[in-house]
Amino acid sequence: MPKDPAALARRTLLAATAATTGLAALGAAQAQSKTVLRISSPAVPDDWHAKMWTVFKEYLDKHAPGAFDVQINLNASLFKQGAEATAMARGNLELATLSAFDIAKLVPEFSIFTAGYRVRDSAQQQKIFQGPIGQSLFKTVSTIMDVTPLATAYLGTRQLNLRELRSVKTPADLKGLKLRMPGSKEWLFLGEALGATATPLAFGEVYMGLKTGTIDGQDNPLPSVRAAKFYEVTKQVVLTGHLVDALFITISNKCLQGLSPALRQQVMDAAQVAVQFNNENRIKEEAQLLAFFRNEGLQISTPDVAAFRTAVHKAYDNSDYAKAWPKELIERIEAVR
Ligand code: KDO
Repeated sequence: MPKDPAALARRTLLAATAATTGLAALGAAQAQSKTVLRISSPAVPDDWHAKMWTVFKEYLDKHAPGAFDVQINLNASLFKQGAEATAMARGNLELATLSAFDIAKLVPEFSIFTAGYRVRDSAQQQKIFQGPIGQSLFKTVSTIMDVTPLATAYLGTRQLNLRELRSVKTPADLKGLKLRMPGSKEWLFLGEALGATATPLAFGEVYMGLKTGTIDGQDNPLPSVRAAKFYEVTKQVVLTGHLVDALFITISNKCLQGLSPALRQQVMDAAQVAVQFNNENRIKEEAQLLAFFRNEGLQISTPDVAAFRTAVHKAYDNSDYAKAWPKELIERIEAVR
């Protein structure tokens, strides 16, 4: 034992450093042995499909402790909206929520689910994707895109949300209205089919666009209008109900195939539990939100939905999209009750 206090201090410091380094090495080894699951979503933290990722993470932490390092990146902070599928196929991202619009770019028949007034409600949507139609479509997605959809989240029924009051009965009443849509031709087609002038903008820029007037309106399900606070910068909701929208929890095949069968099952179960959380809360909230918006001073108006349906069906039926829809698939989808 050195008598010199300085030598003693040096020794103590060396021992402490060694211990810290050892701990750090142990931590790094543990972190290394965990499978990192990077998630990217444009959702705002207060929306149900953002919160569902915490449910996903908690499920895995509980049922597969120490196996995964789940990293949730919201507000498009990791990848910009629409870039997730490519990032996953390239191995730069493990999980995301893809829309039918993201998938339709590479799997043409998936554009059935981007078309307005095709799916009736959330119950039909869930049955379609949980049954044989979904299974077969998801297999095609996996083969073509190298990513696998695991579960279907109900994003909600899309409605119009306008900056200024406007009498909207039919698509003709939207003529010249700059309607923000997400930035892809599949989305813009839907906006034009509704009769508006579709204007592409990322979700994260919509609030400012509405506030400053670079756009006249946007379309989203009511829970997202609430969570992203669009009601603060708009005056009207028009209940067109033009798209029963879905988001698919999707995993890169590279990640999925790298998991043991047991861990793969845990991830699939976690995805199911997460969408269940989203779907229950979103459906419940969707039914209550009109009262909330009225209270916030918004006018809620009901258009001639049949006129919108007819116009939107006509636009799609006359488009190249419909050419990729197998007749038998459309009939099977319509028969799902
Ligand atoms: C939107 O940009 O309007 C949209 O609703 C499109 C969806 O596919 C999805 O990307 C969603 O935004 C985001 O998750 C934000 O809620």
